Amino acid sequence: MTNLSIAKQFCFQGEIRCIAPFGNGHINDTFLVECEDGEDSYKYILQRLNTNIFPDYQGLMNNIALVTDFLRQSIIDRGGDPDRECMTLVPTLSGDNYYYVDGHCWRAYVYIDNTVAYQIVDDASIFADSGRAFGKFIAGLDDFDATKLVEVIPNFHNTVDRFEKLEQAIKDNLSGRKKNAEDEIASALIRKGLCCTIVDALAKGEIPLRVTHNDTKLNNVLIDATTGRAICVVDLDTIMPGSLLYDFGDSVRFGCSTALEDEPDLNKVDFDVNLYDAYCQGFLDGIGDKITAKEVSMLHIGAIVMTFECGIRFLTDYLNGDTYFKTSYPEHNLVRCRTQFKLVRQMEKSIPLMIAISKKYSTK
Ligand code: GN1
Ligand code: MG
Repeated sequence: MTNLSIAKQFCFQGEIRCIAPFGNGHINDTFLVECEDGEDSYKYILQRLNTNIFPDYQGLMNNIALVTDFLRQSIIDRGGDPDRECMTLVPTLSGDNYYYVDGHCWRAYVYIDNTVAYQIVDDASIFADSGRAFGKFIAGLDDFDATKLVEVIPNFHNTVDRFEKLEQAIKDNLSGRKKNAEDEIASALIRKGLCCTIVDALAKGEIPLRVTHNDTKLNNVLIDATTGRAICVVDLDTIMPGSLLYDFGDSVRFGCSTALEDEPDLNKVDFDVNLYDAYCQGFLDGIGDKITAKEVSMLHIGAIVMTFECGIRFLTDYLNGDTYFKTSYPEHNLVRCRTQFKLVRQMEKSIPLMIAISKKYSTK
C-alpha cells in the first residue's frame, strides 16, 4: 500500500495534500501529513512503527492510549491546554488506534503546530524548561497504575543486560569490524562496574520503580516557537516501568553535549556543566517533592550510566552489523559510540561538581 492509501485509513480532517518525511528518529519512519478543508488546513504525524524492535505493537499502542488519556485528564484538571500539552492519537476509520497492514503497524497523532524540536541547544533557559517538562511528566504519572503497562522492550535500560549483549557481540564479531573498535571496546570493558549501579539500587528497593518515559532526548519535547516554553513530551513508545534516573540521565546525555550525537570531530564534543546546572534546576523544579533523597544523590550516576549505556548500545550494533539503529554510513554507530564515551570521560571528571549542583537545587 502507498503512504497515501495508508493515510486515508485515518480520520484526518479535509483532503490530504502532502505527505513528507519528518523528524530524526533512529527507529520508526515518520511523516508529516498536510490536509486542507476549504480555507482551513490540518496537520498530522503519521508513523510506521518498527515492529522488529516493537513486536508487541498492540501492547505498545495500548500503553500510549492509556497514558495519553490519563495525562489529558490531569492537564484538564489543572486548567492546561490538553491539545497542546499532550499527544492526541487519531483513530482509524474503524475506530482503532493503529492500522496494521502488510506486516506494518501505522499510527497517527495530531501535529502540534507552532512548535520546534531541538537537536542541540545552547540556550540554558530552553534546556532548563525541557527538564521542567520531563520532571512534570514523571510527577504527573506518579498516580498512574504501572501494572496496566506492558514492558514494550524487556530490559530496555537494564545496563547489566546491555553489557552482556556487548560481550556477546565482541565474541561473535558478526560484522568482522572488531579490529576497528579496539579502543572503544577497551573503554567499555574497564567500566563494567558502572552497569549495576542503578539496576542494584532498584533491586534493593533503594530507589522506586516508577512509570518513566525512557527516551528523554531533547528532541522528544516540543518547544512552543513563540514563547520558547517546553510544552509537550512526545515519543511515548518506550513508556514503561523504570527509574527516574534513566529519564534524567538520558536527557543529560543528549542535551549537555556541545555537539550532535554523531559528531565525528571529538574536539567539538564536550560535557557542558552550565547546561547540566540548568537541566538540574528545571528537572528538580518540575518533579517537585515526588523525587526521593536517594534519587537526588544518584542523579549524576544516572547521567553517566545512561551515556555509557547508549555508547555500548551503539558499539554493540556496530559489531553486530548495524541491525538496530538507522545508519547513514558504515562507521555511523562507531562515531556515535565515540561521542558517548567522550562524554562519559568528561562527566567522570566533573562528578564533584555534578553532585554540588544537584544538592544546590534539591530540597531533600
Ligand atoms: C532511539 O528513535 P529514537 O531516536 O527516539 C532509541 C533510544 C536511544 C536513541 C539514541 C526504542 O531513539 O533508546 O537512546 O535512539 N530508541 C529505542 O539516539 O531503542
Ligand atoms: Mg524513540
